[in-house]
Amino acid sequence: MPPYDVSQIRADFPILAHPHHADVPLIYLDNGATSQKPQVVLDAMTHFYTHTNANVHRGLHKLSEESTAAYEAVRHKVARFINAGSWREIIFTHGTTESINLVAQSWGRANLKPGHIILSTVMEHHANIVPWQLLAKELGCEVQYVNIHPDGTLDLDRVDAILRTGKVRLLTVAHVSNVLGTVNPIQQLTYMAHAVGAVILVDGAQAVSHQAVDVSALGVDFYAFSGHKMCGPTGVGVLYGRRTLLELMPPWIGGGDMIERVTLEGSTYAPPPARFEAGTPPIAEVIGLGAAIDYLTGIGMSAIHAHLSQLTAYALGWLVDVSGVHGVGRAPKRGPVVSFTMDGLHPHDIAQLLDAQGIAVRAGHHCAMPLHTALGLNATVRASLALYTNRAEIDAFAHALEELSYVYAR
Ligand code: 7TS
Repeated sequence: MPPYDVSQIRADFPILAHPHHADVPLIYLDNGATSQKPQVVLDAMTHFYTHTNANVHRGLHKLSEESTAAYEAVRHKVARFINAGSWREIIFTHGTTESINLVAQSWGRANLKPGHIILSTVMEHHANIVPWQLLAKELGCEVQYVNIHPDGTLDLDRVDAILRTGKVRLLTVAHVSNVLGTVNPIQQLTYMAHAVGAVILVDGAQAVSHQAVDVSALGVDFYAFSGHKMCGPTGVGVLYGRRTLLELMPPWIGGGDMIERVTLEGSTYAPPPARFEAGTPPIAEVIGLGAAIDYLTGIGMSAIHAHLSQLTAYALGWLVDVSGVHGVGRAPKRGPVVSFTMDGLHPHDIAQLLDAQGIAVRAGHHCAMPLHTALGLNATVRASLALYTNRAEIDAFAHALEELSYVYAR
């Protein structure tokens, strides 16, 4: 592997060369919301629309065959990227949110009954809370949430205690928290869930962009993620599902491309993954996701992980030194997310003041209101890093925070 050359990586992302305001360079630290896109991803989509565009799985003409081949090739690529057992276990969706709703509406409706518990955690993104609340209300089952320790790690004893009731059918948990950065022990949680016959769904939205994910080694049943947080386009996501589970799951959205045979009296359905991909899929976006995977694997997920671990530690080191700043989450294993509050300034004001200096961060509840409630906070500021973030950007961010602290937090 060549050494990690962040300046070379930065040159691949056209947006990073554009000023944020008239003469202020962009320091993009909102990668948890969405990452920027390298030129190769933009080119792959333009090339597809310029040379190959046709609908998939339906035409007998050359373009449709090429389009289908390109689309299906990405399915194999995704399977290799997360080490799934088969391409049949890869379903294309529109994003993590849809992937989770697919499991809720298909697996959930078929397997959950009154009295069953869906076990989740307080650190989840709303995308991994609301679908279960909607379903539980309809089916008469219950959602329970495990709390966190003061350092932002999950209370595993509590997970164990609830699993031991024998009522849990599903454990659904984020791989990496989008606010705390906590990396949850997925292998251990999978073992615990399986020991009581429960299924585990992992929300990998904040994990796939910066660490190698191996669904076979993790042993999970479902794994959901979005293309746009891993240098791919918006509008495409993935649900990995264990083949034996997918085969028994009913469709959740009906339409073209997911059937075997349709009569006016009724229909039979295609095997997975087609069963779960009704209608025209996001074809160009899938092609873009394929290019993003090639791009990330070309650099190497372990190299990206090492770069971001170092940089996150560096940013956290700065943060503790800024007076009046209070970091949120101190888990020993964490993703490239740095959240905090500052005395004397509301998070929204901090984000606006940083924006004036070209620094894009997110402020608010980050779609994790229950977590903020558990922390006794209304809002936090979050800086989230990506493979192209460099030390100079962290330094500029830290200096800007020091200035704000000097003026407001005394
Ligand atoms: N799960 C987690 C852990 C997330 O961080 C997000 C998006 C989602 C699910 C939903 O992903 P989507 O692609 O379907 O929207 N998180 C954020 C964020 O932290 N800031 O903006 C979006």
